[in-house]
Amino acid sequence: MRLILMGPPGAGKGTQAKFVADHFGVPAISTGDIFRANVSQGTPLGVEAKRYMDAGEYVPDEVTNLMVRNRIDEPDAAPGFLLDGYPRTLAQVEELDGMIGHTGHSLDAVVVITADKDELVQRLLARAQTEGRADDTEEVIRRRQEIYLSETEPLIAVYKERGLVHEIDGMGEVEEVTKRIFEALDAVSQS
Ligand code: B4P
Repeated sequence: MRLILMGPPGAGKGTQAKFVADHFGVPAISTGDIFRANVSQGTPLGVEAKRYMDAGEYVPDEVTNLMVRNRIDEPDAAPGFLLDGYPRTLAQVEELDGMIGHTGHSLDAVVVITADKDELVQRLLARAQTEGRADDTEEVIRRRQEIYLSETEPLIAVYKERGLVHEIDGMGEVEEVTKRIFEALDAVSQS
């Protein structure tokens, strides 16, 4: 399975990615997690990414695309993968098309997790208290939401035209949301 997990900040992408990836036996590739790992190790990529992430802005496409290309080329991703938080711009969609097309495969599904806007802010503020992520302040959360609407939401129409989108209600208990995603994707993997 070659899958994409999309949704606004706080919808539950990272939370659900692990369960979905385990279920289908593929690696979960989270661009946010890779950036954060680089930030904490103080690598040049981390220093570059931190400037954008702390402000709630997207890291430039060239940097993000190269990082994903390198990760997808690793052997564990040959049978499939789940992309969590990538692509987020139209330029990243094009780049990903090239990466997958090059291997002779195609995408199987795009899961879009939806949730109420105020609930999203509450979840991220709650996470701020437990994890202390620099980009989980109310001001930065609002900026991340704006950027999601202007840069990433338009991607849903692109993938809808390709018949790949499964919109999943992200409200409710984590386990309920996981069950909804499994139901949608099990139907895809059996077709
Ligand atoms: P991400 O790490 O992807 O950040 P995110 O959108 O907040 O999602 P995350 O996966 O962490 O949170 P989740 O919704 O699971 O990206 C961070 C930054 O990296 C971006 O702002 C950008 O700067 C940069 N970046 C990443 N990818 C990029 C790209 N492709 N291009 C350019 N820049 C990029 O969960 C949020 C909280 O909700 C958690 O605390 C969780 O416990 C809780 N939660 C989840 N599901 C719940 C439920 N059902 N009920 C209650 N709480 C729930």
